[in-house]
Amino acid sequence: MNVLLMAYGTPYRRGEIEAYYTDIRRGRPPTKELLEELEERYRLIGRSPLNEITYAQAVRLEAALNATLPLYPEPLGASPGARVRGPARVYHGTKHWHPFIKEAVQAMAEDGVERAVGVVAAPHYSARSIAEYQEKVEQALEELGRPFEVRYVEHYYDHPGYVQAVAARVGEQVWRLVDPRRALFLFTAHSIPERAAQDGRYQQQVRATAELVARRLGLQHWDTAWQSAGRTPEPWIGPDVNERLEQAAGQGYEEVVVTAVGFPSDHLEVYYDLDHEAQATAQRLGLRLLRTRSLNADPDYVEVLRDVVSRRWAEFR
Ligand code: FEC
Repeated sequence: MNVLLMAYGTPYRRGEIEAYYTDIRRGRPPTKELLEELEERYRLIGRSPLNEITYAQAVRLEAALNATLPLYPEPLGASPGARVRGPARVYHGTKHWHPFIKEAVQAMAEDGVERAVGVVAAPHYSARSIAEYQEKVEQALEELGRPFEVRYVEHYYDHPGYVQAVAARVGEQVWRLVDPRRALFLFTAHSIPERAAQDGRYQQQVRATAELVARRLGLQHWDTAWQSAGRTPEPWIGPDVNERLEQAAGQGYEEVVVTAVGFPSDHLEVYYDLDHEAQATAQRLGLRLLRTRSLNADPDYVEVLRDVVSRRWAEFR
């Protein structure tokens, strides 16, 4: 079994931010102002742990797959060395930094991979996320003369294990609330430009995750909101989480639990947009804001990845 686990990617060092931002902007370098603003966001959070978390997810997913494969495809021969690798191989590639998706596809081709499952560390499908990851894989395969076939996991927003993993972490915040029945639970995901969201699929999927979690926990007041809209002039889907906090204060809420249901991992958009910016908004409004911890490379999230990948792999037969 071969898997390509994909995530957004982040610069390893400060000096890489400009090239990373240029890649996000499809080769157009950012203006000095935009670059300085992004550098300031990274400075405020220290650094984004996204690459390390993605690496840990890949390593643990490979271990989980090898530990649970029902049957080895063929008897294992004598191991050529002390290092153990099972028949399941997980490669990882990121959208905007090293190892780029293209580099991962190249490594897979060099290893003689014939078939693989592609999965993204993002549970909801959108034209600006999952679709773009798939395009990058297909483009890399095309450039190499189609050395292998990839089938994709398109979403897992309603996977019972995903819903349970998120609900368990929201539950931890419920214990910290003075009055859970009067608190507002906000479920956020990355905003995308309106013109990429016209079919409503992305919004419906995010809403569905929120509803499933809310139902499981019996939450009385909950809603969805959008975060991290890009610095571009076009309209992005809303309401933005900060606007929704303003509204919540006006509605008389005193406590809000924010859960970034669109992001399994911690990174800039969690540490800056929620822990810094939204927290500042909440404090200004006199709201108590609690942020649900992320899934990262925890066993329950790795188990969701293992399950969705195994099911997709089974469809090759
Ligand atoms: O920790 C880190 O350093 C990386 C955090 C990070 C994640 C992430 C996830 C998503 N994005 C999505 C859409 C867009 C669109 C644009 C865009 C721009 C940026 C910029 C930074 C950035 N994104 Fe991102 N995103 C992260 C970081 N993103 C930095 C550039 C500065 C800015 O605009 O804020 C607009 C550019 C364009 O037109 O392409 C659109 C979506 C996700 C969630 C799914 C996923 O993880 O892939 C959707 C993490």
